[in-house]
Amino acid sequence: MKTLVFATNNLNKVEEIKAVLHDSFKLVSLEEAGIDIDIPEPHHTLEENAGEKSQTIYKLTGKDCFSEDSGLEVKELQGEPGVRSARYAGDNAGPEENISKLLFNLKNKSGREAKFRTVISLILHGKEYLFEGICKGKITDHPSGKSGFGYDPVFIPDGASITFAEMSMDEKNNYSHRKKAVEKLIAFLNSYNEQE
Ligand code: ITT
Repeated sequence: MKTLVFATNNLNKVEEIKAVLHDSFKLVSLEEAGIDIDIPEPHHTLEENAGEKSQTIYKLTGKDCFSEDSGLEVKELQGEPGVRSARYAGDNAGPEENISKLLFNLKNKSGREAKFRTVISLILHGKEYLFEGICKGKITDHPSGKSGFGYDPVFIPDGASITFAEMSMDEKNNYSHRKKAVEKLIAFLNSYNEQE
């Protein structure tokens, strides 16, 4: 089975992705690979930041690897917090502060439409491939639920009536931007293997 190092320090991402892999490939987290590194995300797009993370780990290990950069894009806020989702309320802000800032900025706005977007950057035999996953939904008036991470307590995906944070991981994965991007990655790896 193919092995890919996953260039992330976010253990929720590792768990969510491992839950949908089945036998498609073996994911080795940075922790499992014994790599302790805080990878910078200096760019203005998810695509560039995802590339930065995967290239950094590829240069360090020489192994096939992937990363993902994700963000919440809110229509009434012109796509904010977007690429700055993790640091919306400041460089050291936690999820509660980011959510408070988001809800404050949405006060008096009429629309609550938003989408999560994930970009995966795969480095295979030294070459980069990108895969995108989108989940549309809306922002609630107040946080609900304790599961998941980040903005999960204030995001209800289209087709559901509860927030991501009120769902089990498997339920979240029925809608998730991350799962959609991973499915594209798996389909690519399958077709790549057939061509080999
Ligand atoms: P790595 O860079 O180490 O992968 P990170 O948490 O810094 O981990 P990102 O730079 O991709 O990840 O930041 C994404 C932020 O967007 C994340 O911290 C959350 O605030 C938010 N986010 C992304 N996906 C999310 C999801 O599925 N549920 C809730 N919030 C999410």
